[in-house]
Amino acid sequence: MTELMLKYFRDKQQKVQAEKVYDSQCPYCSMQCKMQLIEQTVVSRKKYKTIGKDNPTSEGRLCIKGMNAHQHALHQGRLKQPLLKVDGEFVPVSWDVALETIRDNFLKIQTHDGLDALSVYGSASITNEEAYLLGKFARVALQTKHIDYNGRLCMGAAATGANLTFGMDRGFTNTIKEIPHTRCIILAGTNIAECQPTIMPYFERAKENGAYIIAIDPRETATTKIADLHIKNKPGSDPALANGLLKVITDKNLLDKHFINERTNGFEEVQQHVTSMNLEDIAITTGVTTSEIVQAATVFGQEPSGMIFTARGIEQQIDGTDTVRGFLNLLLATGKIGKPYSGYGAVTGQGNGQGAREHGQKADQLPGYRSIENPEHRSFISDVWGIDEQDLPRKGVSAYEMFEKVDEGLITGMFVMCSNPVVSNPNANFVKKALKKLKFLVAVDMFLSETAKLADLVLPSSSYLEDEGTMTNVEGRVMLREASFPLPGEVKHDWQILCEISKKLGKEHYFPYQSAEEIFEELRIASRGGKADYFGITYDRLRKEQGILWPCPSPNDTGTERLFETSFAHEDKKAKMAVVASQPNTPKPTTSTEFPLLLTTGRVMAHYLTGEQTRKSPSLAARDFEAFMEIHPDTALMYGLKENALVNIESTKGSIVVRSRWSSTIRKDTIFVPFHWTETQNVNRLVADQLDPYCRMPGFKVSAVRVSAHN
Ligand SMILES: Nc1nc2c(c(=O)[nH]1)N[C@H]1C(S)=C(S)[C@@H](COP(=O)(O)OP(=O)(O)OC[C@H]3O[C@@H](n4cnc5c(=O)[nH]c(N)nc54)[C@H](O)[C@@H]3O)O[C@H]1N2
Ligand SMILES: Nc1nc2c(c(=O)[nH]1)N[C@H]1C(S)=C(S)[C@@H](COP(=O)(O)OP(=O)(O)OC[C@H]3O[C@@H](n4cnc5c(=O)[nH]c(N)nc54)[C@H](O)[C@@H]3O)O[C@H]1N2
Ligand code: SF4
Ligand SMILES: [Mo]
Repeated sequence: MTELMLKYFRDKQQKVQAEKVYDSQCPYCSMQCKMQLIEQTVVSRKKYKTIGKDNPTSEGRLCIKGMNAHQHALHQGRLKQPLLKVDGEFVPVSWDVALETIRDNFLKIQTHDGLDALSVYGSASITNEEAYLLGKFARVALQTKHIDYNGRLCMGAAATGANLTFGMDRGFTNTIKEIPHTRCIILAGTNIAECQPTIMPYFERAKENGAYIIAIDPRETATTKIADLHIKNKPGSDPALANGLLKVITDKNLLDKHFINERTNGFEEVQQHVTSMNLEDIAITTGVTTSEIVQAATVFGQEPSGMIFTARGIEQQIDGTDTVRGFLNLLLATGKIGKPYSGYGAVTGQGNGQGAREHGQKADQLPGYRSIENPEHRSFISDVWGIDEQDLPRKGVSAYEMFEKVDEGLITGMFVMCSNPVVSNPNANFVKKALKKLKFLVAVDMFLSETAKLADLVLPSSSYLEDEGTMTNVEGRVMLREASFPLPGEVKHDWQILCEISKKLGKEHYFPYQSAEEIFEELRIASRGGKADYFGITYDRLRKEQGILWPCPSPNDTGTERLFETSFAHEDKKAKMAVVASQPNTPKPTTSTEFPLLLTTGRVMAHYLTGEQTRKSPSLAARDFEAFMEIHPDTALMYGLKENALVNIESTKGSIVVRSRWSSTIRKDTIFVPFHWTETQNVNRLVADQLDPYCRMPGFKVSAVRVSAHN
């Protein structure tokens, strides 16, 4: 360092009058990178920066979203008081008025329209404690069966697929530290480089160690660039591709017969199904060459170890469950699961995408991954909650189906916590219209999102910097997010809001908590003996051990690193292979003369989900400030579309206007639009409303559309 530089830093240091450090964890993706917010006071002005902190999963790394996360949490647009809509305008009100308004409206709705007329829409971005409490709030405080959450649109297919095949769903069957040692990796519909950036070094190390990487994606991304083979298939053709891969493995006798016999059921039917297929037909359906399919299958079959990672590209389909099962068949047929360096990874999406799907905010679930229709599970949880089993509601409907019930007039009130469903649900024009029909809508958010704007009452909630609790990361590792930053204005934590509403409804004895840890203590008991058993986990242990992988059934258990080493979680201890149709019964959207292009949707590095948080962050907004359409130049020219010009995209469901961005690496029959923007840039106005029959996942990844220049 030169003298001049030293002087500069010395002067700067002297100007910092005080420095405070707040421990935290990133509010965005499932990596849940540990971080610290540094607050410096310089000449009575506060300055902030975020730095990474070491831990077993993210190893101290942060991506650009994490580094800039504090920008939205400290944004002036944060809601600081409850807002009540009076004559179409929001006016600030006290918490007391807000809570009384809720009580009066909830009671009116349930008296006139029935208990189930009230609904709850939750989120996988809240803590385990809050997800658990939201489920209890719906069932005990409101006594409604109508609760579901945004994870339905996210991890639904992966979770259902894994439950059906393995009997249990923990996203990663192995720890992240095994990835560098595996020999072959299939990345099916996952863009980890942009969506879980700090995981990349594990895959880069695998590549350095000689692993062969196969990526399956209709477009080139930062992820497909690390692949040895990029299979650029047609959107929605993945079940056919999985069948094709298994056919080659079977025809070339690359099967692990011993594993198939000892550990699985259903192989014969699957074998018959795939061997009767014609590889040329599969190549036509998938839009790739037979040699690519043969190459991928041969390497995966021959290597001694292998891992398959799937994400929303193959899962957000109306046959997403089957597609996941098609890829799991490959692991089972080659014996690549339950062993070192071999296994499955459903790359979880939201920060608590894993934990929030285990503790009972899904329509059919109770805490600990229990089922709301199972008599033993019902009575166990009723005992924990101190209610009569008869009073525990039964299962309700999925996230999108709740809006159909709103439209039909069967649901007349809704409580939305930490989600922006008018932007994130398919058929967004319909969802928005349905929400306007509600007699009473409450939104709990940090900002006035597009959904919150429609609400009758908006409650201000705390951010990741302020709200302590546990999150279960991509590996299934339960982590304690410390939080000590002061609450702005009259903001309350989500769990406090639930307790206070319950109190107003006269149910306070079921919700007596004074801290997140007290809720966790009850969650431990409620999850005890369930598949997602957290009983052995405590805040103290999480602090000392830097996270624990579930199941962890007792305080002296160290947690479970690798699943299925000796048995699967079905009663007969075997995995169930599944015959997977290359096309679902209800066909996926396909091109026609009227709608000649396939649209797929997804993410970019700098923005997160509906963009409500990342669009508030100047550093992130600057990277991408508007929605765009990725299109091949040849296709663009065919429809007279210039680069960088505004274009209309239309489907049977609606139309949007976005900017065209030419890319010579996307398939010519496919366009891609990210979903981080709202209103006329909201791509979900184009997505149709068919759902997967098993998990009720919408088909976000295939729509049929037409494009034209916007004049
Ligand atoms: N930067 C950023 N990171 C995020 C998020 C975010 O919004 N922004 N969101 C978080 C959440 S909640 C989630 S769920 C995850 C999502 O993580 P991903 O699932 O990895 O993200 P997507 O971009 O939705 O889709 C992944 C890839 O699937 C491809 N794809 C599209 N259609 C198909 C198809 O039919 N078949 C195949 N094989 N591939 C297809 C897309 O081109 C895309 O590159 O990311 C998490 N991390
Ligand atoms: N076309 C298309 N649509 C998709 C997808 C796709 O790939 N394509 N992906 C789907 C997926 S995977 C997902 S996960 C969903 C996500 O869909 P959403 O849940 O609608 O997305 P978010 O933007 O996370 O909405 C969270 C809202 O809660 C607020 N918020 C953030 N933190 C907190 C908190 O701690 N408490 C409270 N009370 N509020 C908070 C934010 O300001 C924001 O308004 O979108 C789905 N929709
Ligand atoms: S967005 Fe994900 S990868 Fe990036 S810092 Fe946050 S948790 Fe880590
Ligand atoms: Mo997600």
